[in-house]
Amino acid sequence: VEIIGIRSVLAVGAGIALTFAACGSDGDSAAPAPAASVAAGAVATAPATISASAQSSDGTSIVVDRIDLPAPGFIAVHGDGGGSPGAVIGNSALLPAGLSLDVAVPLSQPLTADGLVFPMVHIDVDSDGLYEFALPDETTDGPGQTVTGDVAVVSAEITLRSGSNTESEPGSTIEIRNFSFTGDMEIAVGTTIRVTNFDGANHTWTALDGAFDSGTLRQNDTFEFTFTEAGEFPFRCNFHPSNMTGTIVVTG
Ligand SMILES: [Cu+2]
Repeated sequence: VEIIGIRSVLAVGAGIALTFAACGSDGDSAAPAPAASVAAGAVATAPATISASAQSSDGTSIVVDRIDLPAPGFIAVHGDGGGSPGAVIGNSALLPAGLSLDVAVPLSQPLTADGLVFPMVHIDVDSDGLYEFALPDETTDGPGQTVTGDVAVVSAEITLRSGSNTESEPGSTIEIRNFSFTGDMEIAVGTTIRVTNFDGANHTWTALDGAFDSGTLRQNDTFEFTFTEAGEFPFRCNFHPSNMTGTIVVTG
């Protein structure tokens, strides 16, 4: 674990250097190619493209609109290191070669304020299916490059959705997946429940007695409600009331 931590730090430094080299090459045709190209063996690290739009988020994930890979790889999301890629704050699952659209990338370090993130192409150079950072003289994984040899990285402006508070005390969570809630639960008065819709379809989390109502939850939307009274709270999805139901029992 310690070794991985050190490697991550070194790789972040390398990422920044590569970005600077790429920028410098704009006005200097003699600039050396990014160092990452030495990591390219049988597995191509170019040409790769990636794009991500300005978007709203609850802070726990972002969406990359489009990524086109020359070989299987990942999206590494870097935080804002003063206008350039900083530390890695999350990565996608392994993506296939070719085009992937609307890829949700979970953030292991959730965002707590509006700001920039830097999704970067990360090629699985050693083809082991694992997301890894490498020392400069090793071949494991490495950044993807564009057709012109620049590191394939973009910036995206993230706006935290109002109501999201990633610093709140962890309470209980309900996930909506495949047109169902993750189940009934029993909680104590004062517990905050956070509901997240992971489906592409819209849903709601609505108490039959009107105690709470999320309104329409689009994909990756969240809604929080704090239970301040004991009781039994049957709920449903207003769009799918016949098969999306549940009950929360709140004990004093
Ligand atoms: Cu529904």
